[in-house]
Amino acid sequence: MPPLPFTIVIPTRDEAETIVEMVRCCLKYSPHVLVVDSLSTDGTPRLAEAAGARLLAVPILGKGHAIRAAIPVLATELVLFIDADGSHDVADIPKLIAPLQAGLADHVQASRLMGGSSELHGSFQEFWRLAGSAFITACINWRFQVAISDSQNGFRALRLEVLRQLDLREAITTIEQEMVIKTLRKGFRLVEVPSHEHARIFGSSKIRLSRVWFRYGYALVRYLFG
Ligand SMILES: Nc1nc2c(ncn2[C@@H]2O[C@H](COP(=O)(O)OP(=O)(O)O)[C@@H](O)[C@H]2O)c(=O)[nH]1
Ligand SMILES: [Mg+2]
Repeated sequence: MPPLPFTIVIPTRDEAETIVEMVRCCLKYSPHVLVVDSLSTDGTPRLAEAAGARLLAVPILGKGHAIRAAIPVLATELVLFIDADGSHDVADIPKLIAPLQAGLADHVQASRLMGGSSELHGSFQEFWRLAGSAFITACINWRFQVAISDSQNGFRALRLEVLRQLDLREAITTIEQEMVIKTLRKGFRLVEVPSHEHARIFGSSKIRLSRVWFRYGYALVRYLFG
């Protein structure tokens, strides 16, 4: 059987420093590269298009909104999500796609706990992120009797049919754990592969823990038990 085509989806908000290189690198793996941009003011959309990506402009902030907006415009059997900031290793794309191509998984999560992270430790902000993320992962493992290591990484690949069935609702980065939890709830096969997380190449993370921690807790309980 010929390999299934896949779309590489890159969510962006003000990533002008890295988007051109990201799009170029991604185009080596698939001709379908979709940049989903939320209200960037630094020229990211124009640069993405000039580099060869298809552009979807979303008129509202939030990574969750962006991912949900992409779903109706996707047309390939497989879809892969990767961040624009250089944190995720483009060279690992085939590793994420392989279990889907082989029919061995419905959803492949890249794990930075298995692959190591150059970003997730050091400051108190990172300490709380790592601790919170470990707690959420432990709750998921307990609830579904699985043994995953990372429930928060934005580097993942899924079958489009599965993604569509997840009925995603989250507006912000809580959409990552929503995708993982709903995959398990619906009985789809979740597989992890190790992937190293690099430090963001330019600028700083858009996540402010003090503003979002409550939503992480709420979304965890809601999707684990709701
Ligand atoms: N479309 C869109 N992308 C976003 C938004 N917020 C963050 N992103 C993108 O999501 C990815 C991860 O964001 P980042 O701030 O690096 O979060 P972190 O890696 O978890 O610290 C990057 O590619 C961002 O540009 C948003 O509101 N809309
Ligand atoms: Mg990042």
